[in-house]
Amino acid sequence: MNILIAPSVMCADFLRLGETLEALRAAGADILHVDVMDGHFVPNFTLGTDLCRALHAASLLPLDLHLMVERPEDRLSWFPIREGDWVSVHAEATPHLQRTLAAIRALGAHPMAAIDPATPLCAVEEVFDDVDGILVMTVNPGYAGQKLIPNTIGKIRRLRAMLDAAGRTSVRIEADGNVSLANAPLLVKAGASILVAGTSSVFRKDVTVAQGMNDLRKAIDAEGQIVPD
Ligand code: S6P
Ligand code: MG
Repeated sequence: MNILIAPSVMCADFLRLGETLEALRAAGADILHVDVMDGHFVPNFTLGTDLCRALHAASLLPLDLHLMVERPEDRLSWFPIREGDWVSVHAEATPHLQRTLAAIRALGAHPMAAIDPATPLCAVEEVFDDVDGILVMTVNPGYAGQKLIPNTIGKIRRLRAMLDAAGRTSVRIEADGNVSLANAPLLVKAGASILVAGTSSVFRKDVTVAQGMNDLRKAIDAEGQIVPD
């Protein structure tokens, strides 16, 4: 499976957002990861509906909307979700996960279920048929710049095996949190095929985003084209 790189917009320099996003697109970014935090589900506020509208209007890349909000089913209509976008909702945030995923599918977007590091894989097992992807948090959600929780690599490996055993080989696993140049090959080898690129890779202080993209691609390619067996 090809690896999609999803630069995390919350890690960009907001005062130079337009040129940064254009540089990311030119450097081969596949989708734009937009973290939405409501101050309840996670202890932080971030990006919202107006920014999503502006990103769509600029038509740069499909969005990878990561909704870290309580009751996402009540908020979906607030967002300008488009065909081809990826939308993830947390299993911990709704009693109606399947219904919410079906609503995302009905909008023509790719539904994804997201889980925190402490959430067991059985929380998403019953919705394998309803998703195009599962987002595995490799840090606790709420902030950029944290350290990967090592257990999450094995968790991704176990999830890949479960999906494949269920015949859901095309379902992608997204790794989100501290996807560094060192961690990226391990995550890909474990079965991740969407990598959220934040301060650990593409938005490093010492390099341009183009260089960061290049470094990340090289780190993955060093692992070879990963074909899950
Ligand atoms: C965290 C959020 C993530 C971060 C990303 C930052 O709650 O969901 O998407 O933006 O993890 O990347 P890094 O490399 O700083 O951890
Ligand atoms: Mg995220």
